[in-house]
Amino acid sequence: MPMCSALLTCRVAGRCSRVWCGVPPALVHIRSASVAEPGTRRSNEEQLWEAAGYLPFSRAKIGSFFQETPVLKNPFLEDALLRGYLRRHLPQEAAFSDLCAFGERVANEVDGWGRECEVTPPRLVHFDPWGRRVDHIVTSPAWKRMKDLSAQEGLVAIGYERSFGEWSRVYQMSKLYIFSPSSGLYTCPLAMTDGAAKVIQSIGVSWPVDEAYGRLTTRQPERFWTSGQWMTERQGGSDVASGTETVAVPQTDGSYKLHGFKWFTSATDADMTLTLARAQDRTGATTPGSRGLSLFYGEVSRDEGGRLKGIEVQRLKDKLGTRQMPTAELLLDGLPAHRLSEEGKGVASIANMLTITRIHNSISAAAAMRRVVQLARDYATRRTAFGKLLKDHPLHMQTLARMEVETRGAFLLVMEVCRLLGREESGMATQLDAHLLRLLTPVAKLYTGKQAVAVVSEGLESFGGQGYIEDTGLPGLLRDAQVLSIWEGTTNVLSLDVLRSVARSSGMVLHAYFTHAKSLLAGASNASSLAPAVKAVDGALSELEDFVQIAATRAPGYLELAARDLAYSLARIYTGALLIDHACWKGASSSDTYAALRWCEHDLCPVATKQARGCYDLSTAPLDAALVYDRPIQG
Ligand code: MFK
Repeated sequence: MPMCSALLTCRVAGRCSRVWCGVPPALVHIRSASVAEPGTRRSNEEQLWEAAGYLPFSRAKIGSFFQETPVLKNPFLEDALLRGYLRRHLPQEAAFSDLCAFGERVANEVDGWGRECEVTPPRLVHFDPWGRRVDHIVTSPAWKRMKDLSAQEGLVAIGYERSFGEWSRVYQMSKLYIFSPSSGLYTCPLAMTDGAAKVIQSIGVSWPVDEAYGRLTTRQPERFWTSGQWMTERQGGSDVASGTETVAVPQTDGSYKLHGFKWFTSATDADMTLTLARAQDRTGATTPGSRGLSLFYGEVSRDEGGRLKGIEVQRLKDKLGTRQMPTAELLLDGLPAHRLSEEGKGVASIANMLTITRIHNSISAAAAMRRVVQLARDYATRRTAFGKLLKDHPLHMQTLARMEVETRGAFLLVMEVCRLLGREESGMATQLDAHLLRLLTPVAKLYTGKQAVAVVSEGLESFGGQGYIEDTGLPGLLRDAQVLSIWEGTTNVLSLDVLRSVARSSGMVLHAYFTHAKSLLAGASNASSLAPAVKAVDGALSELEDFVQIAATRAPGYLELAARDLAYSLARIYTGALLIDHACWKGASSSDTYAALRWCEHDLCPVATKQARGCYDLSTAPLDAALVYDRPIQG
């Protein structure tokens, strides 16, 4: 018997031996006995195996084959497009070496913390052992390490230090792009922290928010604060103007106390928050609608008894994804606060925060796509099926190539928004840049949010059944992607924001769009390899211009029905132009050209296609409703 065990242990090399040694002796005994049972004939094959000292499955519970796991390599070094984009626009050694070192840290250290955040979700402790209300949100050690890391790596600070001038935001967002899928969703508090810093900077860094601004943008972990963005109440998160019930009661010293119920507050372990409320007048009355909303700043602190000042945490949300992060329902019961905006200018004042968080959201979307592609392509070099590695199956490669094209498109679209933000913040933006930034922020957010779900879902499939298994860590990618089209405005709300930006600028955002997209194409006029792509984008731009002309003459309901397809068209055409432009750069590769050509096989202007089919005629609205509520015929 000991000899059999020894043979088996010999047979499996190195790392598998622990598994085999674990086979209980009793089982081995039973198997040996049955092999030797009198009257049982052994096949020649069995005898051969036994002579060789190895009979498959004879003394093992689980066999000897183990699929190799996909390996996360340095996400910066692995990303040809990111590196090419930075070589083109920010060829600074300091940025490269920082991103390379950070990528190494993400792969070897941080990714493990991210997993720890997922398997150790936050929990809420309402009471201390003696019954006092404490409302402690207990987070994992890994979640806390993410906070320190974020400060040290300057993940918010870089945007405000501006060491790389107009490219500082591109640099910051490149870092976040590498970090996001390994961050255990710490990118969420960072998005809101960045947004809060931006709001404070835009209204002026002075009392009572000067200290907060310093803490939000510091690199010192012990000083670093994160911010919440409490906008969503029980009546919903989209129609903020009519859904906000929270009132701000003025105090004699000029401050306020907030009373209300915030229904969906992300990363609730924040140190401070920006939030909307209705200031009461002397009679206690408030103004309804958007005109009654003001922006407030509040700190999350505790009294001597350890109780939160003016806040009760009702419960943590039980969510489909983003489980790593505490999301809570908060009762504001006299939260001390300061009004930051003019009365009634709350929505316009928090809009800067929305711009920043929407950009972060888009970065996370592109990053999720990139991560699943990186893992899938690594896996394809390890997994054999039907006699060859997955990478040698053309159909599998076609699928991954399509994912890659989507990822590249998303990356360039988001980085374009970051580029524009950087120009605005460094005082270099032209009027055209400012219009483009306003238009492309919701376009990029809504489009990449949807793309991420589709690409990550496809990516999971490329691991077969393993993509569906929780402890591979892969399903979490899909669950976390699903929130990207909901947070910070749903697809339809953002499509309407696109219309708002067109209306408020009297069409100037579209003028900027057409002007810039055409200038990108003009740069490619001599690149014959790109000619089909240029022709496709050029044609789509003309279709879009025609659509805009026609829509302008129709009733407002027409444009509303077309809003989502219009936003998609804006995204696809502009992304096509960006891919073409990037493929024309002198350092571009043949893959850059190929990606541009493949992208342009999309229906680049779905709004024109659907317009031609009468999809936005007002007669379709009641038909849509009748279809949705179709009832079986009685009888
Ligand atoms: C991984 C990273 C992810 C980050 C995640 C963070 C955690 C998630 C936390 C949340 O999800 S917080 C909730 C986020 N909520 C939303 O995004 C709200 C979605 N709803 C909208 O965006 C509505 O369109 C909106 C609330 C803005 C509608 O409000 P109103 O009051 O009906 O808008 P109105 O009257 O058109 O505009 C009011 C003012 O705001 C106008 O300025 P003026 O008063 O000066 O004229 C608008 O121009 C301005 N405004 C509105 N949207 C703007 C904007 N300005 C710039 N950009 C915008 N997008």
